Amino acid sequence: MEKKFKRTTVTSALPYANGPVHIGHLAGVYVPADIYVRYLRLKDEEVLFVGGSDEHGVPVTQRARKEGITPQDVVDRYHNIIKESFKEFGISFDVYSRTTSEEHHKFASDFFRKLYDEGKLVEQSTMQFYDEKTGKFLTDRDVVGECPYCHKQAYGNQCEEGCGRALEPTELINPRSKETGETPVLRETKNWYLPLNEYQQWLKEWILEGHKEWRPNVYGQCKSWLDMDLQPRAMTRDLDWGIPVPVEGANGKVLYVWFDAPIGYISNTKELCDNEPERWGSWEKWWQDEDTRLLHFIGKDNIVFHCIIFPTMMKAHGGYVMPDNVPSNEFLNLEDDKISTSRNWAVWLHEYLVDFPGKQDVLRYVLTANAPETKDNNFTWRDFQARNNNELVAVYGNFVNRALVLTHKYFDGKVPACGELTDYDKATIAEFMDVKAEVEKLLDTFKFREAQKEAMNLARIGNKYLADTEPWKLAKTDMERVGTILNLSLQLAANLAIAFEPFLPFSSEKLRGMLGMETFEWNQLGSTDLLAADHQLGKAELLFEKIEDSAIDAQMQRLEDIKKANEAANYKAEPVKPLVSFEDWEKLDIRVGTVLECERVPKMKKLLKFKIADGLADRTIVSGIAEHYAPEELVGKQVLFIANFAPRQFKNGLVSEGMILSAENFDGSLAVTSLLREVKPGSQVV
Ligand code: B3M
Ligand code: ZN
Repeated sequence: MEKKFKRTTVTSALPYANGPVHIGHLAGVYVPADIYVRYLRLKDEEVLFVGGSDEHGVPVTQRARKEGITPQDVVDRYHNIIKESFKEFGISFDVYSRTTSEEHHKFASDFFRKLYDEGKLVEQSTMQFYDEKTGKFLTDRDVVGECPYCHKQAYGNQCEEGCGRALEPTELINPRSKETGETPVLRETKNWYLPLNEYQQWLKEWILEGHKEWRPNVYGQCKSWLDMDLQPRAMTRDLDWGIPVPVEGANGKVLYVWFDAPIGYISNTKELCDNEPERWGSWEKWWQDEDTRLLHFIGKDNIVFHCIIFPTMMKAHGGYVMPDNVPSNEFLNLEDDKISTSRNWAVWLHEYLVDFPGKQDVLRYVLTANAPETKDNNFTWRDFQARNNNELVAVYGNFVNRALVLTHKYFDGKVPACGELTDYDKATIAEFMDVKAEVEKLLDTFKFREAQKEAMNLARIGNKYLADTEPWKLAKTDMERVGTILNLSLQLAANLAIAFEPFLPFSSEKLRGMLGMETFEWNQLGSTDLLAADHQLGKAELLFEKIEDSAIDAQMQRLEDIKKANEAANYKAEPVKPLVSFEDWEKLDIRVGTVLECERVPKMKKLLKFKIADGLADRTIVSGIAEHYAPEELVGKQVLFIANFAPRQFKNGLVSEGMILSAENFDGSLAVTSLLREVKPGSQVV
């Protein structure tokens, strides 16, 4: 039997404050969490939505090092940018705090200390790489060297560029400190470990027996972990950025970022409850009461931390409720390529807002429509445009607009009375009454994609209803019937405002304004008397607007430029060919020629035909550079060419009496060689 809970605590992964957030974050975690929370609020359920920035960990220190600033500078900057982006996209956190707060440091520290005092942690000494130049221990990713398997450059934890194997830093051939290039030495270090092995049996029962309803991707990952022998995992690290380990003799050590970050959910809750106790009550109510249902919204790379490590921490501590579900998404790709911060392959939220102001809901809609719920999914700008133009504008916006405009036209914007219903009206009502149960069933099981699709069906029903009943044709003859049709259409529009509130909150608010709706609750969904007869509507405005090709082309161009920049950054010159002797070199007769004429060759799209002044008799040279230069660009220019190249005949009979020298760029584009100073045509290159 499913347990009835009194309240729900919803957490969404705390993003690392080492960079801004992008569409992958939004699609994977924040939009689904927000939809769910808004849905519960609309149902008048007791719910708390916790967010915040994860400000410790190696990624932050790496960024700081790269930019020559302090880790605190890094997190101050990105915490604010991230927080602002979430606010702009309507992610309706009840609290959004940060893990560098004093409150959090104290909470996480106390949590650790309790485990330590009760002997729940095991102390273990290991040998770890140490950089004598900086006097610091090196994390796995701070060590680089040669992969022992494929001999490519690899990090201490993984051979990323080569064979992909997971590695130990001590396996690397010729290990070096990434920061200083020094050869590190091995030193003994003591850390505290969470003995996951002691909790394995409990985890198996709790998850594998007790939570078969979890999404297959989540359950599957847990199962593969739990089918292996779990090992104790270090909860402290030799680092100087983080929460100091609250134990004597632990100088230079901090709590492992994955120990402190999830505790951030709890300390952020405490911060909120301490600030507004009348509104929220005690933090314990949200974390320790058996009647509280805990949900973690996360991305797939966070599953083990939320399903195995954090629950074990809470279990070891005692008193906490376990997550009831962990709806985790797979990844979203961008234009068929993995989203990557380091390659700048992303759509950044703060940039989207500049390019598409006021269109937050469009992105929310598209990301939910393509949500990577069961498998990795792909975001493309063409799909974004199509969904906006063909669904939001043509279906939802169009229906609402017609209902409102017709009411303004025929009834001065007052809701007309509903007269007698035809069978067709009744069938339409029956159809849209079903939507409520359907959307609920889908939302209750975290199927946001399908749920949104179902909500959109309301608008499809509305459009079909107007198209079939054609009230504009009846206006001359039967105003009562027109009134009934519009009454029903407006009720349907009001239903849309409710159904879409979790998904598209900005548009819902706008629509409620146009309809003059004061109250809206989930329970009213399916009702046909949301708007009373004679109720005055507001002004009809467009809910969505068409996105033109030019806006999409600009985004595609931006991605194209990024791709080019990445290729250029990764370019490695070809290895040098075998040596040639001076005599061999002398055999080539390279000369300067002045381009007298240049033209395209009919039917040969790669070829340009040149007439070159070479100081003797002019000659004809054919060169495959038509895709890289327009003929007129080259006329009058001096180029280098091989003058004693054996003549070559092309398919169409043209003969080339030499070869013009070009350089091939990293991307395959060609650049014709020229001189820095003008010389007489025919001069030799020596
Ligand atoms: N900051 C990892 C991530 O952004 C991490 C999540 C913490 S949740 C407690 O993928
Ligand atoms: Zn390798």
